[in-house]
Amino acid sequence: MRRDALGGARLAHSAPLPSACESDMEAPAKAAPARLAVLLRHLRPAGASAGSLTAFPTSAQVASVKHPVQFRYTLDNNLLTPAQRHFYEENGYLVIKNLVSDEDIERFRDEFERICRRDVKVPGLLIMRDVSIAKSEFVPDEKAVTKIQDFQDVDELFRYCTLPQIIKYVECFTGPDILAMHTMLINKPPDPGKKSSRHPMHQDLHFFPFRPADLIVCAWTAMEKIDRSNGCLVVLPGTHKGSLKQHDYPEWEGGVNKLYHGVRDFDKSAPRLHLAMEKGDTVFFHPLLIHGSGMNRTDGFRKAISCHYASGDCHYIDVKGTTQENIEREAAEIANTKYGIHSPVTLKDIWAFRSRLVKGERRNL
Ligand SMILES: O=C(O)CCC(=O)C(=O)O
Repeated sequence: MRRDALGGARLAHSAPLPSACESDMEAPAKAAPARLAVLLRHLRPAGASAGSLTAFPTSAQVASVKHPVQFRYTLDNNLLTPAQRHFYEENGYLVIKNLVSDEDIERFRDEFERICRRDVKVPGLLIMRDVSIAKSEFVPDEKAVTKIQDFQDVDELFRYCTLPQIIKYVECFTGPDILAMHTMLINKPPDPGKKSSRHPMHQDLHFFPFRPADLIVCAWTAMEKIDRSNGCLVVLPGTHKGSLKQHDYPEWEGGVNKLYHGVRDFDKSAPRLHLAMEKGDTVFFHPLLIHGSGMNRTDGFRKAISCHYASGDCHYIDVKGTTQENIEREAAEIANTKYGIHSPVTLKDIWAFRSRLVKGERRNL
């Protein structure tokens, strides 16, 4: 064996055998070049250049039967490139740049402001205020509102959930039957100095009484440039491969917003990724992905609009006896105090009420 100038192994069929062979085993040594020539004829097709061996693909590489790659978190569909599909499978999220137009975002912003001013009154809409201002005198404008939830009956906002460019991506995760299960417009206020504008790290599945998790996806669109200064999303890539963890209110000195449960235990040393996004960029993510958002250190209100979608093939589960019992209890309390519903309410009742069909068939949900 000789090495060529690049250091690669190169076997010359005319190469002399080592001298030790010639002296110690004379007959075999003389026969060896002939045997080697036969061997090389088998290895090298006619016409290949003499003097070196070329690497040919192994039978596995040239097999006519292709072994399909196993995808768990994405469905077969021609939209995602193989690289995008692999990225989501590995990381549990995927950012698509510039997916929602400025014009649509301005329309959502205007509608949000109308709701905050009480120009539009929508039964069932949950309007939430930051813990630091919730108990202060109510100011009926957007500065008092951190989030509106359940806008499925506000047609102008629900348009977000049905935008064709969003839905075509959603379909890669849910399949063709799609329900909007949870809608939010988040208006992260400037932090009042108590760090209460943070959103603790959590898994959205904690809030959901439906499964399977792999047929649920969130679309979250930045309504302006969002980076670390105004509290971008923070994700722990790959955590969607884990299981649902226990969630509770974190013990934060400056207070925690209502329903902002956080994962009790997770690997604090796991790499965190801050998702800086431009206006209109949209991230799709799995409901087990551990994520949260940072403090808003600017004077502006950081806005994002989002919808969780589930496949028509999902079904409800009973959360009694599971880690989700605490969220069921709290949701029932809210139904009681906000909407005067006194009979026992399950998470399933609440989600059946707030879900709205976007496309295809509703079936189980
Ligand atoms: O927009 C944010 O700050 C985080 C939203 C979020 O993770 C959620 O509401 O579940």
